[in-house]
Amino acid sequence: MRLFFSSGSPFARAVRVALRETGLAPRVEEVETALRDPRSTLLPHNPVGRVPTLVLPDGTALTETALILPFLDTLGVAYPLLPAGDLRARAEFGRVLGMLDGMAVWNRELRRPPEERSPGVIALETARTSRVADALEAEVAAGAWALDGPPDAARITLGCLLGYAERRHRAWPWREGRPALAAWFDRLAARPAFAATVPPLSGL
Ligand SMILES: N[C@@H](CCC(=O)N[C@@H](CS)C(=O)NCC(=O)O)C(=O)O
Repeated sequence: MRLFFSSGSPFARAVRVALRETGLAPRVEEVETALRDPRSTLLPHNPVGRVPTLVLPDGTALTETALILPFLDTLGVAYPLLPAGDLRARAEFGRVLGMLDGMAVWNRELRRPPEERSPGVIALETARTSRVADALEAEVAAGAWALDGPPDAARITLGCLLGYAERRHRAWPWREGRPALAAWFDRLAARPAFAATVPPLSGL
């Protein structure tokens, strides 16, 4: 199997962290690829052109983080990323994915020339992302989102989201007023799977 990724993508990082945490990494070759480039090595496999894309031995190209992580659970992992029948785990995962989508839209706006940015979109996604972060702060402070075992899909993806905010979306001072979430993230980020996949700093 081959996983196409870019080093800055929080979605692709979630899959890379999951491979390391679950012991699947030796079975998957990671291929770094260019995005938004007609010569991208990914396009012959997946015309969508987005990462993560997991190419299976028969050539099937599986894309979308929400499909790839549950698929990993079918490969004989050390522990399940989304335990069967665990609705809470799915609810948490879905919420983090929605938050990450919002932050990605916000970040894309900030990458446009200033005159092309939409203040309305930025305001909407800033509010969405901050609202979910505030809910998470309250939950973590109340003792939820325990980190006593290896991280599941929601924890991995939240860790990658906050890691993205740290390194590639610094326009958002997410730690301010959220000490419990910040401490939670620092603990998760110290795990070897996170330390091995830290995204490069960007100008934002
Ligand atoms: N919904 C997708 C989002 C993946 C995504 O947006 N990936 C970005 C990188 S963070 C990408 O590949 N962008 C390239 C493009 O838009 O052409 C998922 O959950 O995997």
